[in-house]
Amino acid sequence: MTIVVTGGAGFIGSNFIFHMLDKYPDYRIVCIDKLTYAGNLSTLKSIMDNPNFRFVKLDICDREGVYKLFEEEHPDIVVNFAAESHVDRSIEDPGIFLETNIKGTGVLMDASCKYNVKRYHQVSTDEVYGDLPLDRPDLFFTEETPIHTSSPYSSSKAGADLLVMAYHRTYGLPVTISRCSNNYGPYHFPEKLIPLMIANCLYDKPLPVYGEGLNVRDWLYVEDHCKAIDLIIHKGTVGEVYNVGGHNEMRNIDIVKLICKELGKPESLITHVADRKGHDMRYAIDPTKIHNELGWLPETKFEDGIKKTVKWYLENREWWEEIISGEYQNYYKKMYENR
Ligand code: NAD
Ligand code: TDX
Repeated sequence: MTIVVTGGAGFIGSNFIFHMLDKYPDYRIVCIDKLTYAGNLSTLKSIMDNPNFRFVKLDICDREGVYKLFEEEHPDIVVNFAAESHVDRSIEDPGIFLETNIKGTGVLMDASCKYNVKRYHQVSTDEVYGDLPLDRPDLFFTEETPIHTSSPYSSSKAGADLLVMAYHRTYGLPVTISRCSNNYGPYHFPEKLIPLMIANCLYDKPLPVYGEGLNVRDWLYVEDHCKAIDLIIHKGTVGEVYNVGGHNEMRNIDIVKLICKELGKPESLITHVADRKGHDMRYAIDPTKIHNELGWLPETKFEDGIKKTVKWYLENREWWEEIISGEYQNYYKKMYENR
């Protein structure tokens, strides 16, 4: 079994590769990654010598390069994590989101058709459903919830999802899609809420909460997401969408206060800054379908997962300190200085 994993030098992709190499010692995993600002080869250093693993620096938009790789590897399965993934960056500069998230997905699916891939899996997001109001806690996203996007990021992911379904219907490509809620855990890039707050706490820097911090996200430990994708690619029904989420809704402000508590830092570090444009209010996944059909349930409780995550950032300072000492400084200044 050969699986091409795109975006495997990023947060979820790398965790997925570790999970798969560990669980399936006879599988070959080929990671293709462009190594954008969000991709880190140091994340994969522990598996670089694993004979079942191959890393190729490649842009998923590079049609010739992707075809050549598929010609060499003849993958059975393709799992597409590669994406521009940060909502705030998409608001500043949407172009690259359309390129990678939509066009890149098209290139991968063309190659998958040409080389008779048995399963093309698209890693999507709950953000394609838009948001839910705070005063309707009875509402959740199901697979039938209409696509209704807010940001250039979520629109590009929704565009890709529609293209994936079109390739299934038009060309018979055997596809599946997973739409997951917010992940957290090791190797999460420090531009995102949880690792950003951990890093800032450790440097006693202000903790920039957008608006009142009342927005709600449904947090899932990354390993649980990886297990869900593993189940879907092996047992999921072709042509189907699966929502993945942990029934773990938290307000941003409560997450930030919890991180302060875990690290013994004062809540006075919290600074309310200008809100994100078009900021989605609440995400909440109904995971009934993946539970009933594939037996998936989240295994890590948030109180344990957040402790493990904080510990990981404390024990792996060199990983994130190297990232935030480089180009990230300019990004941080631009995004936060006059907010
Ligand atoms: P990430 O930003 O940490 O990693 C993305 C990876 O893709 C990086 O290694 C980057 O180098 C690579 N990449 C970017 N453009 C590429 C291109 N053109 N060609 C090849 N590689 C390219 O992202 P993540 O948080 O790990 O998210 C992975 C996937 O999961 C994305 O598709 C995202 O939309 C989806 N998702 C993320 C979350 C979350 O909470 N992080 C939740 C639901 C869905
Ligand atoms: O500095 C911050 N302050 C703040 O209040 C940052 C970076 C974020 N926030 C807020 C915005 C959101 O309400 O925290 C919440 C989480 O923000 P992000 O970590 O940027 O995640 P989100 O926008 O919810 O998107 C994430 O989940 C869905 C991933 O980045 C997406 O790739 C995924 O599809």
